[in-house]
Amino acid sequence: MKTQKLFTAFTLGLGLALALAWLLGGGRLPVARAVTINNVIENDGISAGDGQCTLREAINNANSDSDTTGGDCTAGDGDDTIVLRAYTYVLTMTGTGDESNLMGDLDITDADALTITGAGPGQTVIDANGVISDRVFDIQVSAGTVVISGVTVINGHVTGQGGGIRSRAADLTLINVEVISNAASVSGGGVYVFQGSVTVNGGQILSNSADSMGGGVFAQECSAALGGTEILSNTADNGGGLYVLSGSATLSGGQILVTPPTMAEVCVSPGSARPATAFSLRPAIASSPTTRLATAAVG
Ligand SMILES: [Ca+2]
Ligand SMILES: [Ca+2]
Ligand SMILES: [Ca+2]
Repeated sequence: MKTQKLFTAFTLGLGLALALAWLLGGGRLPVARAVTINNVIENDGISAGDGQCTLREAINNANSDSDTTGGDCTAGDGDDTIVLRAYTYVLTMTGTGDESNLMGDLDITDADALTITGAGPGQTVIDANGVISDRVFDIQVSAGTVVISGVTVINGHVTGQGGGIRSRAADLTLINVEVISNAASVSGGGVYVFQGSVTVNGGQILSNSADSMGGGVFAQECSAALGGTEILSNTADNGGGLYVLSGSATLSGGQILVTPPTMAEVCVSPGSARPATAFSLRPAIASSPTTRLATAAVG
């Protein structure tokens, strides 16, 4: 009987504590926060209250978990998804070095998960057009998880790193994405990843260039996983297809080929990198301080 009384008292106490927490929390039960932003028009720009939701405005709402657009776009809230139609979204807000998504590339700072999904590569195209002298996507240190799927990322051009996409300390996933004809003056012509992680499933990384390292993909101090991805005709002084610097990469399916064929397709730099064992390349690359592979089919 004594045990039962104690149990009853404990249960009542717990119930009162939960009720108090509920009241202190404004009377709202916690719910998973997730929003989908649709009806994104193809034009670039920021103009609150004009009745049009641009991709840049949609990202601002996702980043801020609020409405910055006077109702043009659905307000962001937690894990946001931006759905893009079969348009060519041309970036036209000129200006470089901005990290607040006001101009130039599209800055993603969303600390939650942000998914940007299109109708398919070649259908939904996000085009830096060479005009803005900047990349397409710039995923900032503050960002959490970013998933980009079913789009083409094209014509980014940057003085620095990451011609098409730059990601720093975030977890980036590309699913069925084409990264085409982007250029960086340093490293990561198509995709540049520093810390965090990058996962690439399917898609193509095609005809990108970097003056120094990683024409297609450059990955530093991070884990990279590429599955079924075609990395073709990218150019760089070192690692035309892929350059891994002090990190690890796993490759499965797909292929890496460069033009001209004399260029090293995959470079793995020394440091904490795990050159040979991290790859499933055919033929297997040798373990050496700097590994260069002339021709590789990844299987
Ligand atoms: Ca607007
Ligand atoms: Ca958000
Ligand atoms: Ca930027």
